[in-house]
Amino acid sequence: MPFEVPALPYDYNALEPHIDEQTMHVHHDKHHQAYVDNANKALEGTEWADRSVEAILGNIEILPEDKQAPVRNNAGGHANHSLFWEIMSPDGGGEPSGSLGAAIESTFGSLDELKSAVNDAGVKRFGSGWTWLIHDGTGLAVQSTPNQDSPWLDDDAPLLGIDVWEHAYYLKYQNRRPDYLAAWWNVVNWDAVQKQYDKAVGS
Ligand code: MN3
Repeated sequence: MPFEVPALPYDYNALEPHIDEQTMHVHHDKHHQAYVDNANKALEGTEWADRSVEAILGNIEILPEDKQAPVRNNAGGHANHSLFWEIMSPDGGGEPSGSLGAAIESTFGSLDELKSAVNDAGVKRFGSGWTWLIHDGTGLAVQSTPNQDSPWLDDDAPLLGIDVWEHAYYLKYQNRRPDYLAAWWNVVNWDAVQKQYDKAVGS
């Protein structure tokens, strides 16, 4: 099955005023579609075409050499954006509860500490990339990746990721990436992040 762009689980304007409708249209319909199209083109006719995007990224070193860069960029872009739409919600914000909330508190001290670490990594990412909360197999960590590099490349499970490419925020925030990052937490869908956490810890 070739990859497909998943439908947004809310309307394009649902994340206003934090993320504007025009950005959501261009980002979801154009940018994500291009990653999907290019990933499918790179994998077409190979034995990899039917594998999950996580499995492909986690084993990228055994792909033919000429496929590795396009797959890293485009299957990575597909995985990253599929998660991104999922972990946002018009009913978002607030605080995580349950096992995720407890893990955040024990790892970072507080939710505010986690937000600061994620935002700081996102502000410091030079050029384009992502800032992440991941589970590395032993616990939670914050990291940033360049371009469309996915945490799955290192077998880390992404739980929450914020896109800091300019295409994610420029129409509304222009050069003010820190303002975008600060506003983003108003739309975080903690229930969806909890689901990723549950998968990562195998519960
Ligand atoms: Mn993007």
